[in-house]
Amino acid sequence: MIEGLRSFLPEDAYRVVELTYLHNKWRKTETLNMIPSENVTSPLVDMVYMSDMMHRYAEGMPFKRFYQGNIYVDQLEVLASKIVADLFKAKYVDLRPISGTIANGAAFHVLTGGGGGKALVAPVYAGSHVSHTKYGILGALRIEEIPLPFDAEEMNIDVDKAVRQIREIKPDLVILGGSVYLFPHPVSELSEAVEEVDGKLLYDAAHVLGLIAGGKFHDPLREGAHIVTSSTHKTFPGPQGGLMMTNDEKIYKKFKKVIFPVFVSNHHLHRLGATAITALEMKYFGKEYAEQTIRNAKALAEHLHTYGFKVLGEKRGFTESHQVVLDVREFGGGAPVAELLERANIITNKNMIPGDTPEMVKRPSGLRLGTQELTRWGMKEREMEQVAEFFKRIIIDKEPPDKVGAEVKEFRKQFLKIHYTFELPDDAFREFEKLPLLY
Ligand code: DSN
Repeated sequence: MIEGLRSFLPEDAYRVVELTYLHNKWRKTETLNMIPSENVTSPLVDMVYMSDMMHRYAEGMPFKRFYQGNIYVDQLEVLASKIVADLFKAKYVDLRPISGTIANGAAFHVLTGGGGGKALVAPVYAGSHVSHTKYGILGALRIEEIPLPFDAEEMNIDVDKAVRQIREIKPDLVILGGSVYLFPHPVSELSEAVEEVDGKLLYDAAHVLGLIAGGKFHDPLREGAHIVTSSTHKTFPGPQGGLMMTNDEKIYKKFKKVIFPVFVSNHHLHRLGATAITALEMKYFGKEYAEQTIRNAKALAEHLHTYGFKVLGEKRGFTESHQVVLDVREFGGGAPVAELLERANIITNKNMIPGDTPEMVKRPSGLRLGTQELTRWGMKEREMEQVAEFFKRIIIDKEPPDKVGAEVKEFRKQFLKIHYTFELPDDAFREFEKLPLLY
């Protein structure tokens, strides 16, 4: 498809196009994408995203910008914020954070009055995000990171111990939500103790925002979170970006003043419409999508368990989210297993699991899987059985990954249409053919 461009371009320009094309073809048509922090946007979201807004500046708030040229951007930002606020029943939304980490940075800044103080956080091996730790923005803001007690069998925060710890330490901030995230963290269970000590509860919804949108997993603002931060591209299948939501006017007013100019100058305007379309996809199709994603994760976990894999969370039925986590120490650990699977066109990622020490970050014991993107491509429980069988043949039976990989490619060819989005006629995108998506 791109060969015709070769004669028009210098060699290195052609190579840039070619690498982009090859990546898109591989990841959008040939692989099983199972990294739980990724997803795929719909053609309509892509169309809105590929906009002139990607070239423009709009620092500040709608209708009070530092730049001219934003008469449509202002309206779009107000509308997009309303669409997202309605979806999550939040009084206040700020879509300007350009990532979940940036949203966290601004929120930590606001909740600690510019840094310092103490935060209780899930331990890293139990899945807290790097931005919640001393290695990330929390540490950069000089906030002390104190690990919450974690029950590895339950794969969750230990509620009784955590309540005692909150009363004793009186943290400024308790951070829930995480990156290894099988079961809902105890938001309502801890909220009373946080209130008692005059602290704030921040819920990082990044991994499960799409499940929350579909009415599954949590409803953090009603369960006691003072502020919700998130990225917008994991189970919520939007463009890469971030957001903040709260029902607390004081927090919102402070956040508005900190996100710009401290954490972003421009906020990457083409995200706004694309995030709003994604929110509308979740409004109309999110319940069905979230339910199927969770059903798929449970089915995948059960089939993998039946094949003899060590699947975490067995005591609680393996998972209530989009994630499945394996202990793959007996196969050499997460890194070699993820590389082997990649050779068979199955994309996963190595991850720390309870029992791993901080030094094991590059050679952890676990493998983290997500079903959200397979679900978007239309897969259901019966396909999870086939996916689990591919894992068994590659990892347990040690069949050549290239051989299984060829079958994975064939299997994937049946799932090339993105589901849980608006049905549009085939020629709906004709006007936009000048913006080819290179696959
Ligand atoms: N949240 C990380 C992950 O789960 O992969 C990415 O920042």
